[in-house]
Formats: sequence, C-alpha cells, structure tokens
Amino acid sequence: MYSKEFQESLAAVEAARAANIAYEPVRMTAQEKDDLLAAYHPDYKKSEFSTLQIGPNKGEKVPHELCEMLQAHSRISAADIDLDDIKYDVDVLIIGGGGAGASAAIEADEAGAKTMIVTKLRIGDANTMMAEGGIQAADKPNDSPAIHFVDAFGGGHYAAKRDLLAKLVCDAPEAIQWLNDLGVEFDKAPDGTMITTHGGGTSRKRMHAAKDYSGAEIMRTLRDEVINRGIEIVDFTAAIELILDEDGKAAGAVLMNMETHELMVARAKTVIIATGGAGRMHYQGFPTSNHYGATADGLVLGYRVGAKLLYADTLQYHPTGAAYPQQIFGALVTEKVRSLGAKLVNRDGKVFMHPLETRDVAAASIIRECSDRAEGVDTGSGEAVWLDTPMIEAIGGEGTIEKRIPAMMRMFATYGIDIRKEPILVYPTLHYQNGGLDINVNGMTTNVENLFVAGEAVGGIHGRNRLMGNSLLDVIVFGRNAGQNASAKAKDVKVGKLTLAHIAKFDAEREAAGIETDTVSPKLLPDYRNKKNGIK
Ligand code: MEZ
Repeated sequence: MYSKEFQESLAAVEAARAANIAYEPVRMTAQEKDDLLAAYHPDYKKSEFSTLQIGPNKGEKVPHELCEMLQAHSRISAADIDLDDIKYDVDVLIIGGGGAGASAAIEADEAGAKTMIVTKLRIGDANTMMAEGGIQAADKPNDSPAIHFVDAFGGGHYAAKRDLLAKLVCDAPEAIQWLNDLGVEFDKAPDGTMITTHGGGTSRKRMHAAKDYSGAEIMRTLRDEVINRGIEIVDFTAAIELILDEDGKAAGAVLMNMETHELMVARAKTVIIATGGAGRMHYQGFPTSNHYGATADGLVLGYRVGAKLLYADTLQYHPTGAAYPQQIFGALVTEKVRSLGAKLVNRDGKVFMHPLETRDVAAASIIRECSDRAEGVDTGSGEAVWLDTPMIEAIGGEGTIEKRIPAMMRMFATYGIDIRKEPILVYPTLHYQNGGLDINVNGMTTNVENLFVAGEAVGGIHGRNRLMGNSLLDVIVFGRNAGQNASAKAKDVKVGKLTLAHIAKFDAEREAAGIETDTVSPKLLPDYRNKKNGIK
C-alpha cells in the first residue's frame, strides 16, 4: 500500500508490465560493464579509500573505516594479561559461531579434536542466518564443477585464487549432500530431486534453496549438530586479541566477556578465525543486510599478528536492498526474486538492465539510474528503483510467491505491501566482504603458522566479486576444510611459551609511521548512538 506520491510511477510500471515480461533485455558487453563499474560502483570511488601505513599490507588501499580499525590500538596491553592463567585449553579454538565456525567445529570434533567455539553473540548470530536465496552446487546432468568454475571466475573478474575456487566448486556437490544428510530441508520436486534456479552470472540452474530462508535453515541444522555433539560453546564472549607462541605461531586468544568485560586466556594448538563479514562498518554510509555483529573483527585480529589480507578493497553491494519503507531500509531482498522473473524498472516503468547481471554490475546500474540519469523514484529518504514482483506470479502462476519466497512476502506484508500485486522499491545495500585474510588451499593463512580462516573472513575465493549462493557454499566447504586441517595439524603441535609481544611491536610500527589515533579494535559491535541507523 503506497501513498499518493508513488501512484504516478506505479501506474507507469503497471502499464508497462505485460510488455516488460515479454521483453528480454540484452546483456552488457564486457567493455560496457567495465565502464559502468568504473563510473558508478562504490569500490571505484577513490576518495572513499585510505592507504595502509603499517602492517603486512602497507601501501595498499582499504576503505577508510577498515583502515582505522586495522591501524588502531589493541583493547589490551600485554601487561593486563597473565598468560599462565589459562582458562580454556583446547586443540582447536574456533572464533565465530556462524556457518563456517559451526562446520569447522563439526569436522574437528569428528576428527577427535578437543574443540571450542567462542562467539561474541550466540551461535547462529551470523550472516549465514541472514542468507536467503540459496547455495550453488553443480550437481545436475547439464552442469559440472568446471562450468561452475568458469561462471564464478568470470564473475569475480578473473581474480580468484584458482586453487581455492577449484576446491569450492569441486567440493560443492558433496557439501550439498552433507547438508542434506544432516537434515537441511532443501526444496525438492515430488520425485525427490532438488529444485534449482539461476542466480546472477550463472549459466546453469544450480541454486539449491530452502524457500527464501536457505541460510536460516542451514544454520539451524548446523547449530543443532554442534549442540548434539556436545561441542563446547562459549557465547557472549569475544576474542579481542590473538596469542602467539614464542615461535610466532598462533596459540590461542584473549577472550572478553561481553557483559562483565572479564578477560580470559584460551590456549589452543590451532586457531580458526570464522568471524564473518563487515556490513556493520557501513562503508561509504551504506545500509547493510548483515547481522548485528558483522564488524570485520577477524581481519583486525589476523592483521595485528601479521596475517596478510587479500582484496580488502573490494566489497559487495547487493543490488536489491529494501529502500522502502524506512523500517526495513537496507534489509536483503533476495536475488531469488529476480531468478523467479521479477525485473528491475525505473520510475517510468522502463526495464534498464538484464535482471541477472552479476551483482557488481547490477548495483552499479541501479546507482546510475538513481544518479546521473535521474530515473529513480524518490522514497522520501533517497532514490530507488522498482523491482516488479507481480511479474513472478504472471510468469510462474498464482501462488509462486507464497511457495518460493514466503519470507519476502511476509516482510513487506508487515508494512501493508502485497508483493504479489505491487512492486517494491530497492537500492544497493552493503552485503558482503569480497576480500579478507589470505589462505592456502588447506585453509591456513599464508604467513602465520597454525592460524586458519574460514567463511567471509577469507579473501581470494571469489576474486573481486562473488556470485549469489557461493558464500553459503564457501562457509560449508572452507569451514569443513579448516576444521579437518586444523584438527589434523593440532595432532603434531607442541605449543611453546605464550606471548602477546606482537601488540608492542604493532604499537611501535604505528608510532614510527606517525599515526595518531585513540581508536581501539576490534570494533565488536556497531555504535548507533546519536546517529540515524549509523548511516551517513
Ligand atoms: O549468496 C548470497 O549472498 C545470497 C544467497 C543472497 C540472496 O540474494 O539471497
């Protein structure tokens, strides 16, 4: 139910609908895409980036907000901590309780390792839970991991680490089977075969889904498995600093109770960072689809002990964040809406792009429509374009929306908008951290021994842009991989004397570079006091 300001534009969208359904927009050429990205994608806005002056990626550009966190002070000094007072002593310490952390824990436990998850909120409070549209795997007769590789490699601008991407796509069918066996209720046809759809940039239908709450269904299943196995979970407790041993190998973390601020030492033979993304950093003032704790903590923890970052200058802005009403500003409108047939149209009802271009191209295209071309719709708090959801029912038949994307239907119905009958307003929202810590194919960081990374905190799996459904896939594939390899490695590790000497070393580097800052990191939680949604 839209107010009168929207009626003229809505009438234009409705009038054009029948013709728009039949219209097959042409795909952009590679040159057109490059030009579009350079002019409109936020990653190309040079003024929004700073150069790192210290640490392993010195000289490279990252968003201002991340730069501030990476170069900040530790929350502690070594003198605050008695490293002999060990509260937790485990084989594998997993920092983060999302899909990657849970998958790693299940595999490490399966291998017989003493495993512990520490999470600053609760297990499952993670971006995995927020993922909607599905998880990719090439398991249909007309598809193959090689075709999946080509799609993802091209979509990521040929920048993915080939061995990581090859592992992602080759392990995908087995990952789906593993989830299915654990109890994930994937959408299936009456004969039991999985229903799959397209996502942006896919040449085959390989998106497996549980309606439009695929991540929640996967996370529910993983969390149950972790709990049923009796794996130790320490919740409402953040890792605020990694601990190395005297040989410079990862050997644990300093933990902080989020309520009491009590500090504790966890010693471990191997450590897995699975802290997820960074949407709550609100880069460039964007709203976000991310969960409350997505503040790039793992990147900060790793960077301070010398782990390298890869592609930390590239972020994903999901093309379709909710732009109206204000109460759900930035919330995810799953790409599956476009997979099922909804097209993006401007205020005159004109289709301005192919709805399944890759996400960076789609986001840039919407930004162009709302800026230079002035073809957006004024929502009262910014410009947006229409996503013509009634097309879905026109193409797939009555009931398709309720059956395939019930969460979308409910989210908008709360505000009186029936997406079966009315289109919705969307604008890009900060969704995913393409870059992160640099790992080998065994999941260990390239330059800190015994420090593993999995999930969104990894950089390089997807290159400089990720396709839909490859993130839920990577949390499973690289979560399990990290759990398997970290537990195997732990068998041969003898932890040396614990040290936090890296903090003073980092402080000295900061001072030598002349950086003056009072900021401490990791951020842990966003601070919305005195700000409207935290957004510029
Ligand atoms: O992979 C994702 O980011 C995803 C599935 C999001 C979505 O649009 O549903």
